[in-house]
Amino acid sequence: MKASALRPGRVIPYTAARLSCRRHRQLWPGRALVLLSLAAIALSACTRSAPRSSSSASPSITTITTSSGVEMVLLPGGDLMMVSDAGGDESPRHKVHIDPFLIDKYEVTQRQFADLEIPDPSHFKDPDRPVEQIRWSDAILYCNARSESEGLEPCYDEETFACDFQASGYRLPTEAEWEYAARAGTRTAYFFGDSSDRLTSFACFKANAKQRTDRVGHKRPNPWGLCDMLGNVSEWCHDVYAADYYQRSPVDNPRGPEKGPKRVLRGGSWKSSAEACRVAARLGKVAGFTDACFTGDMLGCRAVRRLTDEQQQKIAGPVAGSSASKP
Ligand SMILES: [Ca+2]
Repeated sequence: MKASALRPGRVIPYTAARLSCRRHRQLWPGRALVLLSLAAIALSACTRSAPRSSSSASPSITTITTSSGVEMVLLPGGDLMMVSDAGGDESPRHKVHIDPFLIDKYEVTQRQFADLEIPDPSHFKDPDRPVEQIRWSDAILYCNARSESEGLEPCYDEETFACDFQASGYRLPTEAEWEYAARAGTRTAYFFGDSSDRLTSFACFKANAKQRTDRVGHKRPNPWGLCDMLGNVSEWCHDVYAADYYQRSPVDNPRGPEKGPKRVLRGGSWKSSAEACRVAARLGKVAGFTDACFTGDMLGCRAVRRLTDEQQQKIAGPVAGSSASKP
């Protein structure tokens, strides 16, 4: 099926969606060869601005570098008071529990796509800028490719888009994991307070963006050492979007509704107002299972991974500033 045969906004049958994913795989013919060599690559875009394998802002937070050279922050998990009392799709404020996980320190960069020989759809070309103009389906294919490059089990079934949360590989963060990471133990509108006065130090957003994305890590990190959680590119989460989900979501590791045409985006982007960059701000956008263009130059992602048994055993205690508990 040609992309031109699809109207923007048209939902095509599931079979066509599967074909779309297969076509993506065919577009990466050199991937298998690259995967064999990537384990030896010890270079990433992120290492310029932060030391490798080091402790970050909090002594309880550990940063690791994966075998493909990507820095990730180990979050021990814990309890989180999620979203806000602002009404609409952010309410009610509620408590959730998050298991330990690893999350990318930076948004996925164009260099990371190039390392895996994935076609880079980004508008603002630069290896050190975040990849953008990606659909949710592109993001999960990237996660699977990255998993395979490190010999891990891919989380996503590329036929059904179902996620195996017990697999050892990479996936998108759940909405709750994303907010847990972004809040870094805080309960305010931004992780630095309720006023947006300091947002320009931490985020590339509408007021300071110069009409394009920033290189990742250009702004200050949040208290747990994570960069660009607010602004730059809005980040795809795993969850199906539903405005009323928090009326009925479970306490333990919520993973979103079972079905729905939209997936969650979090954090706001270089095009967003300060209000839209609040930690609690939610956005739902059509996932893009079709060849029609559902994306934009403000949509990107970062990946997460479950901990190995060895990493779980090494977690010594709660995260500073949070009500985290041991796994
Ligand atoms: Ca972001």
